[in-house]
Amino acid sequence: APVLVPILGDQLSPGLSSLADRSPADTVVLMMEVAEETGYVRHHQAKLVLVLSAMRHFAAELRAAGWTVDYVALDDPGNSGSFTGEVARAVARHGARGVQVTEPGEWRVREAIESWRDSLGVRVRILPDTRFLCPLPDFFAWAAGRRELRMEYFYRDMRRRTGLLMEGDKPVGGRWNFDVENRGAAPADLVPPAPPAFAPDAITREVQALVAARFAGHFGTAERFAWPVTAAAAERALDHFLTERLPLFGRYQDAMLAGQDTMYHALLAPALNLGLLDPLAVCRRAEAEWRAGRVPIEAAEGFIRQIIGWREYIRGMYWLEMPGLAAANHLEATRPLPEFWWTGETPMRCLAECVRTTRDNAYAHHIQRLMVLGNFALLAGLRPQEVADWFLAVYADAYEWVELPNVAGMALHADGGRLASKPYAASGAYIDRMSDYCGSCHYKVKQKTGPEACPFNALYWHFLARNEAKLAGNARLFQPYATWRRMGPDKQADYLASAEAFLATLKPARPGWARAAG
Ligand code: FAD
Ligand code: DLZ
Ligand code: SF4
Repeated sequence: APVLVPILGDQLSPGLSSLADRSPADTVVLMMEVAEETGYVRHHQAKLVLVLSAMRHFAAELRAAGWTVDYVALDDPGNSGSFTGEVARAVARHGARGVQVTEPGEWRVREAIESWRDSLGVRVRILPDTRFLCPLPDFFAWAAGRRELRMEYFYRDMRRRTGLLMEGDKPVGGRWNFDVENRGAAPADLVPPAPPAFAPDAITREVQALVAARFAGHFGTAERFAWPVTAAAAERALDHFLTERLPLFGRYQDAMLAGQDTMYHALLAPALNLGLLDPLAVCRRAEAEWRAGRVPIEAAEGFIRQIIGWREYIRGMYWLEMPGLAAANHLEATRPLPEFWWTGETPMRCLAECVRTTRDNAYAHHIQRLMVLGNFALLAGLRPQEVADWFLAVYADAYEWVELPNVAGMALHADGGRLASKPYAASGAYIDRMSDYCGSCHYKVKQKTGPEACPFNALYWHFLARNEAKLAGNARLFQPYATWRRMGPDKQADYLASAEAFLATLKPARPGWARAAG
């Protein structure tokens, strides 16, 4: 009797731990397109195309490598609609003597898999996901001994562990972090190189038709689709990034220009998160570019830090903080998500632009997510769970393990500062400095209050004022609170009234955009 190896939609790696000790002779690989996964949020149509097409391509590659793959398609008759239902059916169908699975990325799925131990009647083995560089027990041990869990210290450990950009036990260039060289504004006439577009093949076109027919009401479109869906294509995307965009990655990492949707970012998170690219191999390639003298140290270091630092740290924090993180709301924010987050219809140019690129590309780069969308959600006091549902639905790279700590922890301070030492709150001046959005905005960024003023300006003070009891003790907010107190009651009242007037104009999104109603 064979062993059944279920491979989930974001486990598309030939080196997956669940396959490592198996041989094709007595293994059946099970891949499942199920309504529970396509429907736990109303995913952007391009994200659905990406995941389902990448799954179908990966199944074909496994078969070509000699594996028996039982593939359950979304519209197969008898499809029960859930991982649990499909694994039970497959155990019976193949008379499997056991199930072996690599741990999933999400809490929700972990719970389901744990339940198989009781429900399936065969042995269930759950293996660690070795595609991550920091095993979870190591992360928990790192976290256990500390009062503050700061990414920077975790990152240094990861440099030592991987040997990336190290000379013996010292960081190359004598410093761990070259961020001060990074993060400049971009000249308005800068035209970053266009990323490669991957034309849909027959498999992708079939999935596009399926998604357009079955998920027509979801955000975005299935038609415009250019993401890599195989390891080989993802490798070409990586090559292109390393030669064309990595050299200026650091310098323009925080810059935003209207109409330039990708800037110098890697666009690799969708492929990394599906398993089409190996994070360590990607970092070794970036390091090699620096060693060959083709990119500056601040670019290579900055990029590698995002992957072995932020990405691994975020994943560790997810498993450390769940399940509480999903309900966390330290600042007691309760405002519903505004409708313009879905329609893009707002006179705020920065937000309209970020929603537009999100809808067009199922992508926005980090600073758009953090300092425009996230910052607005923080200042306006949007309910974290509604914001998290939105972020989980709209991005091609969104899985809860990476989305939730970024939204609830980094952007919204809903975790009370476990992940970031201070809220990333900023007024219009920050967005004006880092982008070209404000010049053509309906609002005036330099105006502080009143109907024509940039709403971020008054919202910033409204945020600080209404959260004073919780935030005033934060050493890193000492200056802003000192300024607020010096302002005097009239000016304070002006700011608060301006913010209130703006907030009263926000129309809540109708229910059912991010999650099926009911
Ligand atoms: P680049 O900017 O080129 O960075 C290179 C790589 O570093 C990325 O591909 C990614 O793998 C990694 N990385 C960088 N920052 C982070 C981070 N904060 N957390 C984890 N990995 C990081 N990333 C996701 O993969 N999925 C999400 O659902 C997601 N949601 C986010 C929500 C918010 C509110 C914020 C502030 C950030 C979120 N991020 C998420 C992190 C980051 O914005 C994206 O990884 C990045 O924009 C993806 O684009 P890129 O591949 O061009 O990344
Ligand atoms: C995101 C996603 C979607 C949309 N559909 C499927 C699917 O039909 N079958 C599948 O195996 N995986 C899918 N996924 C990815 C899973 O949601 C992901 O593997 C789990 O959430 C664990 O992270
Ligand atoms: Fe955004 Fe304010 Fe600038 Fe308009 S003026 S683009 S609302 S930051």
